[in-house]
Amino acid sequence: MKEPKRYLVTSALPYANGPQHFGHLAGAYIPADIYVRYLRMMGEDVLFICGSDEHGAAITIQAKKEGITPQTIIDKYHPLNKECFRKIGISFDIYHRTSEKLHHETSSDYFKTLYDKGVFIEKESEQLFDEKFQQFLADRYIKGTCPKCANEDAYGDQCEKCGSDLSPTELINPVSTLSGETPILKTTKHWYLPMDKYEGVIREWIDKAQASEKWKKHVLGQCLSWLDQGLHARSMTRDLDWGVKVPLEGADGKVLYVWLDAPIGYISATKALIPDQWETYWKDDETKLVHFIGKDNIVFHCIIFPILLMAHGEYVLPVNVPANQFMNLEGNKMSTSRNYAVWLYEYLKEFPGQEDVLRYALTANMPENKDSDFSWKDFQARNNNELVGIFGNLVNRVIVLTHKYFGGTIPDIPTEAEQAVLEQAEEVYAALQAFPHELDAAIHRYEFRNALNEVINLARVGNKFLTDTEPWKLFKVDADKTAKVLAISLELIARLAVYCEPFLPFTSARLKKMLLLDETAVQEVLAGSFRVKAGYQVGAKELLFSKIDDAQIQPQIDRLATIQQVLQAAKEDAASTPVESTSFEPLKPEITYEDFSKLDIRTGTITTAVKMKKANKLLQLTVDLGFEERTVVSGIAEHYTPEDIIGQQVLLLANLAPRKLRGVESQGMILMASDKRLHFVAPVDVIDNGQVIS
Ligand code: B3M
Ligand code: ZN
Repeated sequence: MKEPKRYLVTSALPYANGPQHFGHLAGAYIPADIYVRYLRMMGEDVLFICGSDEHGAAITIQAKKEGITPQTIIDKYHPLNKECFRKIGISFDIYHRTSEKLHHETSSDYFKTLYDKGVFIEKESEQLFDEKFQQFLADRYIKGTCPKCANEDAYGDQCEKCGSDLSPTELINPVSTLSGETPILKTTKHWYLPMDKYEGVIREWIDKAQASEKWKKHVLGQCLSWLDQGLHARSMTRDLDWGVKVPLEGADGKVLYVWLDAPIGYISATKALIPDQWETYWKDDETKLVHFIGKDNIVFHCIIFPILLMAHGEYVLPVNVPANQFMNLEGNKMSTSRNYAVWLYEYLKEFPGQEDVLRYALTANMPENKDSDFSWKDFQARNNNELVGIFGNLVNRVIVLTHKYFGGTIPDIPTEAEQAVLEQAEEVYAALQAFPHELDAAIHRYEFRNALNEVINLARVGNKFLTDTEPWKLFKVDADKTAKVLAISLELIARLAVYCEPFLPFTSARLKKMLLLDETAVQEVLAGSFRVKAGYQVGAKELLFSKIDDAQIQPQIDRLATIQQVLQAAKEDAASTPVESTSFEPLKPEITYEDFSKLDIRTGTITTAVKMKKANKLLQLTVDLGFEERTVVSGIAEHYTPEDIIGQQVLLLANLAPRKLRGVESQGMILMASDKRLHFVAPVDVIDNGQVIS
């Protein structure tokens, strides 16, 4: 699209059934906040929308488990999450909730409009029904054995083990999660969205979107793999009593499917924020709509919601959906249900005043294109080495020296002194010149790690300038030149103060205060015209960052290790119940190192995956080796679904002679380990692609 007139930015609406953890923050909130703060700073017209998702089985089942009402649950977590987001500096323009009357009206009207347009297919079918609870069972209300991978804990909408999209009646041995009993079949009526009809237009839209702004590979890959498998009609209503009532006659006891009502929550939140202008943001083509989400929400934001928007006809579609992958914790998967996570509300309590440190560590490790890992040691090192050691150290030295030598005010600097510094300052000037452009490009590519790197690199340049010029020695021999060195350094720090705001808003505010930068000065910095001249004054020194010692993080590490031990013990217990003895393959004949060294094994990431027609076992994959992409046909379709493996890092035997399988040339072989099923093997830490295994 051409230059947008306004931006509409959303972050996934968290279910109000629990607190937020680091993974959520790094996935959908910090990146959106950086993007929005940057756009605002550049004077763009932007709205940042979020709120609580308060419907759906996630809430009702949680309520049943705790023996309280859904209302009690959402009234507890909505304010908690809202407050935590505020404290960590997520600058939503509104944090709405889907239990609000306005949202019920908006989503109900939306449904009715589609109904009146004849979008839905009304269908009666037999569904599972819990006689004891007198309730139909959909989604998480039903468990059973997955027909695809035999996992005994599959849900009515999805098997978490193999990633398959399921419907309740497909489950083998279905059991109600409410009563634990086997359900009966009973006829019920629902309204289906015939997604298959929209396959072509969705493909076209996704294709076209790439022309203005390329989507992330893993996002595009997941969309294409859904489309390649064919879209199916999906019911947009449920037999439940918690949610937005279906606004039709004869629909008593039915509510809207949560994935219909939740994204409409973005619209109702905008309405609540600006009742008279919301339509400009949602219905004018010059709006750039961007959804920030985690990878588990891709299909809903890239296929289902866009279909609903298209079916309505008046709304703009997202220009990009820069979904993030997942963040692991100390090398293990974060899990809310297993309490293996670090909760934001706990961090805020235990690390007061260190909001920006968390923002920094999460951004530096953001899972932008592949899963990443948060560790407390890395958190500590980032703080101590980068925030304290580079950023804080630079600011501290310059402010202290300006006070020490010049009483906090830059004096007149004779032209000869200005000239004398020019050569040594060349690198600083070049960096100052390039920096805003590099930063801007990275932000607009949603590369927030790189963007943050630009900021810290600018501080590095500042430190190097001090090391080269040594003002602490220079002052004794040439006070004028020292003044110029400090003036240049202050100009650099002013840039940092302004441009670090999207990442480190609390630090930015403190630093601006220290440098006495008012709004006019900030605008000058942004325009590139800010200069530190004679008479420029700095304020009192304030500490920006402080060291984090082992004693502060050790309890955190210990807590997580203990949870892992308990989980591990439970797993071993389960495994030690003998099912059948493992058999071992006999060892192969000995080889030499030369034999081994002929194998070129490389790290790569699966970027697309599709089922191959008429071949049950085969998936066609694209593997990104960093320096090139390979097409690989792999016999793993019975163990993994395409959506499940996009973004997975793998090892590829890269110099295996190509071979045609079902008409497709396979350019390499993915290494797998197998026991009863196949498993990927990959480096323990995610590393760059294209690296040699030796
Ligand atoms: N509440 C799912 C989630 O929290 C869902 C997002 C809704 S965005 C419209 O992962
Ligand atoms: Zn399965």
